[in-house]
Amino acid sequence: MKQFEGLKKYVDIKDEVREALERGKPVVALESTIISHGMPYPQNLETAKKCEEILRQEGVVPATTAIIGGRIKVGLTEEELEFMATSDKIIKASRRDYAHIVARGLHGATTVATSIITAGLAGIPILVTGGIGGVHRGAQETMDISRDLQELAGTDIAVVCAGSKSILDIGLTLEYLETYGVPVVGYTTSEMPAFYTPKSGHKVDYQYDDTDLLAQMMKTKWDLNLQGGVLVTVPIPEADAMDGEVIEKAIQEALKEAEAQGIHGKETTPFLLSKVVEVTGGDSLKANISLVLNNTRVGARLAKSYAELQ
Ligand code: PSU
Ligand code: MN
Repeated sequence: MKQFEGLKKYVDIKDEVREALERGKPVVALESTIISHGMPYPQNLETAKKCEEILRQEGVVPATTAIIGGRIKVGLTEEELEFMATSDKIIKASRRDYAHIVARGLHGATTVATSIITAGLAGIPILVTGGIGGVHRGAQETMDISRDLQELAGTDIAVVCAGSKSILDIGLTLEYLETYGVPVVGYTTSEMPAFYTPKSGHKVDYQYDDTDLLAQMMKTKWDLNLQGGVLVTVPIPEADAMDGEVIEKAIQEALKEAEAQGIHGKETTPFLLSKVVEVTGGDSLKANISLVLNNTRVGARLAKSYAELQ
């Protein structure tokens, strides 16, 4: 909160979020690229609202992050959520876009990378998302590595996600995280989940089945000044998981289409996601919503466990 005092010029922290932070009550940050560029309307708005509802039911204050009219927002009103879900004037904001969007008074949806930055400004220790960005397939040539990884490596935060989408190279993503010292935890699993499916064939570093123990590990890491984040991966609920072969075929098709259309840079992830939804006839969207809500439940429990340690 101290750091925030100097940032008032740029940051609007919602009253309920500020109050909770001041009192040491649990707060969970939520990203907004998933709303503006990750899902179609109206499912994007419905899901965003449900995530906030789940947190509130657990006694946790939601703090969805975004940039609106150049103001950095920590916690959105219903109208602001709706704006993020419907406006076509919203820029997908990674770290390199952040200052420009703020300085020019523009609108930005925060990716995991900039949600981490924004949560960090307010001192929120937990961020919930669907899937984190990572090392893309073919990154050996394209050098397409999501900023999410560097931001996670440099900020004291736990990011709860359903693993990496299999549009990424999960093995290389894990190698990258190891180099940057980010522990990858499997919540109730020893295997890294692959977003649409609960398994990827890659082991996580450590399995935790208990959010109290996990919160202790986080606290220990930060007490020891081992700066940087913890990646908490949660498998998609079995009932909504997709067939591994079906999703792999859809991804292959999406990757081919992306190449044919010359899609690159920041457009890649949104393009692949919407293409996969198209190819799977909407099944992947259903899976996406299910895993986001599930991650939110785990994030809520983790936030409560962590708040108890303070
Ligand atoms: N995965 C999803 N939905 C999303 C994203 C990832 O299933 O909306 C978004 C997240 O905001 C993530 C970003 O931080 O994509 C990564 O984009 P890039 O690969 O361009 O870094
Ligand atoms: Mn990229």
